[in-house]
Amino acid sequence: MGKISKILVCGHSGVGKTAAIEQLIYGNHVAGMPMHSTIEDIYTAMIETDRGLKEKVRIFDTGGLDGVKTDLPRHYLTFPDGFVLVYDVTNWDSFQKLEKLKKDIDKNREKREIHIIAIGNKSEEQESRQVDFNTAQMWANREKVRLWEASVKSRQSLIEPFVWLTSKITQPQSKSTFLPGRKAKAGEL
Ligand SMILES: Nc1nc2c(ncn2[C@@H]2O[C@H](COP(=O)(O)OP(=O)(O)O)[C@@H](O)[C@H]2O)c(=O)[nH]1
Ligand SMILES: [Mg+2]
Repeated sequence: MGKISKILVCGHSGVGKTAAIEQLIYGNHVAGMPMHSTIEDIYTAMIETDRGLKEKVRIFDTGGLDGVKTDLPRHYLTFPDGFVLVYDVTNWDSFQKLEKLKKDIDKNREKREIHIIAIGNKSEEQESRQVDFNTAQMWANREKVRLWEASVKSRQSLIEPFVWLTSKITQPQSKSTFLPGRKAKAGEL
């Protein structure tokens, strides 16, 4: 196990960020439960990556962005190794918000290696859907962001994106970068 991976979860308020994290870690969230609005909470989880290693992950839950508060505070953009951009498939505005978030993350990434995924939550709410999957997927392809639709009603649908992201963050760097150059032997022609 290497260092602790830091993952920031962000998006419009009410999209289900806290519900999704709690369902992922504890499996105890019932969709529709009344929730307090989040200021900031930090969760620690062990996530088994697709290489079969258990990695310690710190998940930062943020206060939702809404009409008044539209930007993430700058310090949130500079420390995470990975970002989870969450929208609600039944709320077009929440999807629109990802565009700006992604731009802000890119602006602040400098040369750090970071990984970004997007989750369209509440995907079981088919009748009230406002964001179709193809529209979201086109945006995700353009931005090179890996996209999943999920629902807190299915814990498995949340596990998959978080395992993928943790696996990416903890993936060993390509070894060849660190190989010493071949030493020229003295006297060799
Ligand atoms: N139907 C449905 N409701 C959800 C889902 N995820 C979250 N919710 C509900 O949406 C409401 C807001 O969730 P919350 O986690 O507080 O949103 P946050 O502001 O993004 O943290 C709560 O009543 C949740 O139970 C989902 O996948 N499906
Ligand atoms: Mg919350």
